[in-house]
Amino acid sequence: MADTQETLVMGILNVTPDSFADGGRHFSLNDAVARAEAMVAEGVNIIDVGGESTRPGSSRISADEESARVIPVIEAIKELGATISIDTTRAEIAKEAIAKGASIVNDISGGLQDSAMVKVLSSHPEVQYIAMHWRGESKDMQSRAIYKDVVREVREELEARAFALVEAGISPDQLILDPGIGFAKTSEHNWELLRNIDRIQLLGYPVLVGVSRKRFLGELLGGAEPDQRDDASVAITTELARKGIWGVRTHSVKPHVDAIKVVKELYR
Ligand code: PMM
Repeated sequence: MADTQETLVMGILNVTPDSFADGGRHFSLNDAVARAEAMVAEGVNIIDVGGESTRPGSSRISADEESARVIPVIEAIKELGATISIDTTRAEIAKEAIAKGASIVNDISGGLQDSAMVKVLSSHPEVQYIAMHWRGESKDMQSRAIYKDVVREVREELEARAFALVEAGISPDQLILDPGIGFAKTSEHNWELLRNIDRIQLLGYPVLVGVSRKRFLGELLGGAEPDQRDDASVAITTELARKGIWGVRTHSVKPHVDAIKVVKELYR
């Protein structure tokens, strides 16, 4: 493996009524807590709480609405023992979530959506920051899926973003990069990035990857529905773990935890 640290499993807790992959099943507070407890029992390392849907074509919700969805969940799950990540592009939500116990900010826009995000992270050097490759809002992002060499361009854009974030005051130690599978990318772009993930790892930052239940897997599997795409997601986790990826963002937890254990034993 490229890294001695074991790959981390980040379990997805989408607190949205319209999340494509879980049909909004985790929208009520009680349900969200029950799902978080189940993920902890299955060995999750990080729980990623998100209140705003990013599915292709989706529109934004207000900051008040986002706060009302995610903050009560963070408060309710912070005693469970998992690291809490807040999936948001808004600085004010990140700040509120950190105050309630989040220790990772997962920003799909890598700081491009809200220029105040950098200040929140630079004043919380103990908080990690996931900066994802992003080319604009979900409502029309697929029109930006145009690349000559997707791996080179994503790597260069991530490198430029990391440079800008560090220039603006975020410590390199806080940064985790993510190629943004499915965000302004076609299926072939996603596969090309996964085949060449080591070229993203060469940037020198920990790398997180999220493929769980995404559309390109449905295409590969002849139209499989989101909840029928988990085995394919686990297959990718196995390969990414072998390559020493820092973390995988996923809906199902236990199969990924088990796959990572297998890889650890095979390559120890
Ligand atoms: N994908 C989604 C949402 N947030 N965050 C990171 N860092 N990486 C991703 O790939 C990512 C993300 C969309 O998937 P979902 O709607 O199933 O959560």
